[in-house]
Amino acid sequence: STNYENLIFEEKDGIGFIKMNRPKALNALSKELLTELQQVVEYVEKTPSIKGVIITGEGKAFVAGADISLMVNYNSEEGRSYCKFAQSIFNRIENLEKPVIAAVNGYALGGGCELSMSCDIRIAGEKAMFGQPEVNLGIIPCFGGTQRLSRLVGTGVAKTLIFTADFIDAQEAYRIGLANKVVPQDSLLEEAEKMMRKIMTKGPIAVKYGKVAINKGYNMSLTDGLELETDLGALCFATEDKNEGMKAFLEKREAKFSEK
Ligand code: CO8
Repeated sequence: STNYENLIFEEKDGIGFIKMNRPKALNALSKELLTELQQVVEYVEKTPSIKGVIITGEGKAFVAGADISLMVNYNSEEGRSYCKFAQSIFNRIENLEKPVIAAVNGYALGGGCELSMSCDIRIAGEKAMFGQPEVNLGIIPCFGGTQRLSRLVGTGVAKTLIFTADFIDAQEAYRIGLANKVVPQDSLLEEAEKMMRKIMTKGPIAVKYGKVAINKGYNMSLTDGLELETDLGALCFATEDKNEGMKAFLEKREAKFSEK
């Protein structure tokens, strides 16, 4: 376990747990916190023993957003560079070649909602609250929110949330497809870990290519996306894991994947 000032990172049996840990400011994304998040994401990228990542928050927030006490003094150029910095980290999370689950324990507002949307799957505890309240501050979501929220839930729902700045609870987030599962607050991390461990029993190369196909394909035409899917599917057929997975099925036993 490595301790930073503003987050806690722990590696446990192949899972990297990132806990945002600036609870007095509801884990708002200070420069320091973002810098540490960037460092931990870099570490996760280059550490083969980490097979999946779970991101959560300490206290009553997942992340309550960008740091308003910082932004209040920003001019346009400073706003731009803050935005670019956060976006670059969130892009790296989205493109990590390992599954990433957001275990949303509380407020996921503004940049916090945006961070959760850069993860592959959002599991919400019953106390989770989501929202994009930027227009309250005279700005728009700039850490990917206008783009990722509308891709996840459609433009009408995204505009409703972004224009009204309303917070929604875990059930409503689930109903609109922003949260993928709602679980009792007390078992949030357990449930996130359970899902990740299940994913980790599957063919790891297949999970990785599934992620690439979905992520890249989303920004392509159907024709190009299907071509990408075919190429990645063919790559799976060239792996030992494909032979093992199919043989194991026919032999009625569990597959032992080697990531080859
Ligand atoms: N930034 C800085 N400090 C914060 C933030 C934040 N986003 N959220 C909470 N805090 C601080 C509070 O100021 C307070 O500090 P203190 O104890 O020193 O007074 C402490 O955290 C606790 O917060 P509250 O007392 O407000 O706690 P409550 O339980 O009463 O309320 C809420 C909780 C409802 C979550 C409330 O704190 C709130 O509304 N927070 C702000 C939420 C928000 O507006 N987030 C969006 C920010 S904008 C964004 O994320 C994307 C912007 C992209 C910018 C890109 C630049 C171009």
